[in-house]
Amino acid sequence: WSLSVPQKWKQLSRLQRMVVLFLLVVLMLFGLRSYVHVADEWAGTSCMILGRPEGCLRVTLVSVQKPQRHFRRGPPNLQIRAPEGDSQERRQDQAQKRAEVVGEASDQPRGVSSVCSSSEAPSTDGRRRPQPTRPSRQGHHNARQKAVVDAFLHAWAGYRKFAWGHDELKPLTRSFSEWFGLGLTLIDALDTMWILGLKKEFQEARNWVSKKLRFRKDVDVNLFESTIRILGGLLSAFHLSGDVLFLNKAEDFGNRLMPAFRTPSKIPYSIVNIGTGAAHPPQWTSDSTVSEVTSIQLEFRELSRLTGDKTFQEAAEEVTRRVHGLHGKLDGLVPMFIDTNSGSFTQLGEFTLGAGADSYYEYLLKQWIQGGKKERQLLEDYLEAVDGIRKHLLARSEPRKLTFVGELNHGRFSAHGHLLPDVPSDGDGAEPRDRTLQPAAHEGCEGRSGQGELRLAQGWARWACRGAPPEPTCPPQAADRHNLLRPETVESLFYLHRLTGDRKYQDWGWEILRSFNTYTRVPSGGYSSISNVQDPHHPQPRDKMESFFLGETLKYLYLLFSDDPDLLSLDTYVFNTEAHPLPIWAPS
Ligand code: DMJ
Repeated sequence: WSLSVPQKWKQLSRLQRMVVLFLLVVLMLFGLRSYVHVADEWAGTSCMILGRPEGCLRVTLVSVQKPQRHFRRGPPNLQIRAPEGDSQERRQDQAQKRAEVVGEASDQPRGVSSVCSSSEAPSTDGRRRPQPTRPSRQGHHNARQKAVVDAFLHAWAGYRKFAWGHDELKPLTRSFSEWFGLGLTLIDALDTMWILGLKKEFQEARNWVSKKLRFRKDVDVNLFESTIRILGGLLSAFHLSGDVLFLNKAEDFGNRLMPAFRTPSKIPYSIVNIGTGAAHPPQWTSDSTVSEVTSIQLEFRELSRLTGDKTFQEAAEEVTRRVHGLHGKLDGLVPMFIDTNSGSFTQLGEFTLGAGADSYYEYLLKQWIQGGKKERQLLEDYLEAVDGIRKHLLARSEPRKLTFVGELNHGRFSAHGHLLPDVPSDGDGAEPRDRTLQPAAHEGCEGRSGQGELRLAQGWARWACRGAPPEPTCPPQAADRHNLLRPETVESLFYLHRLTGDRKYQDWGWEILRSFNTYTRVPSGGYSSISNVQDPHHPQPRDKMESFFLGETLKYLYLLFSDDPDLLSLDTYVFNTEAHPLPIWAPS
């Protein structure tokens, strides 16, 4: 035993040496195999990226086991739970523990499953899962997509340096602003990072969600805004990455929003405190906005499907049912406000496609698509509204005959509009006739913004000259000339390109991205809203980067520049109003 290893080796017979060498080689091969397997698992996070479904499947077997365990847990609870007290605390702790155990046990997103596996995602209803999609492989973007990735990384660098974990970046003062204090930009941007293939950034953000994001705090949130950005963002991150941490967070957050629905009319209050469970309307009114209470359904329905807890879906769909039966509509068009006590529309006679009503129409169609095109009532309400839009809200300018959307006020049409290009798209197409609406409205946008020096859409359109044609010859009011880095125009261009294949929409989007880079990019990091889209020398930066710039604008630009309709296919995914893709339950 006092012999050294070389001495021992010399004492062995030739046969013994061969056996030892053979065993060593076998051991090395085993080691190498395990290494490749582990590496695959992370590379696999983007199996869709590789565009090899068979490769995805292999990893999916490994990656979705834990999420599956999560989905079926007992019969649905049909009661809306009390906002505060033991049960909620317990649920939160349980959800947190699950996140710790399941989500944090591994620092790697269990990805590949993700996109690959929204098809594999467990369900409580036995319906078909969406098919895998194939985002571009990192480093294999085309030139325009690469420019989007660069823009995203620049925006992210600013957020990371100056606003990490806070709601919004203030790029000029290199600081941040809070709205809910919940890392809004970070959550809104999660799925964009995934889609763009930014794994390192995604992982870092995921760690923040795991370690820092806590909803047990005394803060008022807006039901609609937090649903579409936080709940939608978390659900989408879950679907893409397969990481159950996001689902647990979504469930915790969804539970904390539920007190908003405890109103006399079942029409939710617009504000809820996620720590205390106190919900209320804004101080000056008992009204909620119609678009807000009717644009939370995609998210609540999906949360129910994933968790098996029907409470979310039932509360949200009750709102849809009540709004469907209300008096005060005009050919399917809805007013902008609804009283949370009586459940009736208020401010009758005012109709717009802008804020206040816009996403009501959007979610009728999108819920119908989400549910596998079975809920006829949703489609019928949508189609009736499209006819109402045609009849009451569309007009043509003079002399160029550009189609534009206006507003109707007690029978009087005016060329006003907020978020004008956000005409609801028909996604994968309800009826061919609906498709004509979007391109027409967009020709108007193009005509208008074509004259604007910056080629960036202004926030509002209220033309200053009375009786004059609402064309660029008629300058917009000064207060309307801002641009908040909003997504509506590029979102519509994305749908138009998917529907028509016409590359001119990509070219328009490219001009918009170049304008963002020229006029809103802040050298030290981030992009800023501006106050004047008309003056290229003084765009007047406002020192704010909204979360939707990362959550929506850059995502839609990236998708617009892709020629691959299977990249988040519209047959598989439906985008919520904050651009977070959710799976279609029974894809066509
Ligand atoms: C986003 O939060 C959503 O797109 C919402 O539907 C409307 N407002 C902003 C973008 O402008």
